[in-house]
Amino acid sequence: MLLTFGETMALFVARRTGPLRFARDFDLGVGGAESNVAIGVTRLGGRATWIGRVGADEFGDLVRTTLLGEGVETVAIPDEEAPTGLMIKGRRTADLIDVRYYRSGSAGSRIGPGDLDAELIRSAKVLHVSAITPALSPSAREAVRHAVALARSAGVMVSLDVNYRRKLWSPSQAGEWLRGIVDQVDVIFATEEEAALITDEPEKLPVPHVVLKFGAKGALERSGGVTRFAEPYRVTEVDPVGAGDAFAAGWLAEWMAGGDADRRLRTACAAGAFAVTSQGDWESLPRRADLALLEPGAGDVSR
Ligand code: KDG
Repeated sequence: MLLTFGETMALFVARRTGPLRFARDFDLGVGGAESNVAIGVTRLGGRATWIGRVGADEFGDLVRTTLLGEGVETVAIPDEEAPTGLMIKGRRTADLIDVRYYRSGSAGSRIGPGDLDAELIRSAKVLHVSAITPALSPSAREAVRHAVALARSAGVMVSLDVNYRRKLWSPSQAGEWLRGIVDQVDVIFATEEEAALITDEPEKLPVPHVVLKFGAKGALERSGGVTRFAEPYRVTEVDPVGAGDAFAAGWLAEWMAGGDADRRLRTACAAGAFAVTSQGDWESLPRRADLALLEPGAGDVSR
């Protein structure tokens, strides 16, 4: 089982392009980097548990029912004193996505070490955290530190996705936190820009599995001194948000299933490719049978 925790928000997606104040209709869903990973793993046949705080409100119920509906084992702790955070996504232009957060003081940001069931962490195969959580609040930062320490003492694999969010903290704040934790993780996912927050020499990161994402140019994994590259899958991009979470989910699902490095990277790239093909941060993530749809010769009509 993969265990993850963090903030999942109600997500409003504007239906028309232009300044958000002129949006008239929105699609309502949910989004959160860690729950996106949990959904991705579940779609690929793995077991995943997500822990988070939600408001005791309609949007908290939406987060809980959506994740349960996706088969994620969900511990959505209702917080009577703070609302579920909101994320609003629009397109300022056809090529520029505009994400706004209304999450300061939200229920999700109030997560703390006491919300995490130690036995659940010890029984996991992987603990997956993102560097969004430590940017949310001191208690959330403490929750990550506590969970990583517990996982390490129990021999649970620790996975970290850098997921740098400029609107939550500065590059130097993020870099300092990342440098303090990087030697406690077993696998790190980062873009080149994110890796540069930690070091000028990502190839020397003290992490057993370093996975670097190059977007539409593919990815690489360095494990045990061996570096492997994976070519990207060609798809038409509709919305890039969520691709990194999908990628991590693909890699981690294969790792849990015992897949070798080539398979991990292929599935990661395929899941990332699926993620960009529709609106929504996770809706288009693949099931196992979907993976073949991106292989050469699959054709362009499925019937
Ligand atoms: O990667 C997609 C996530 O960023 C999104 O679903 C919401 O967790 C989120 C965030 O903080 O940006």
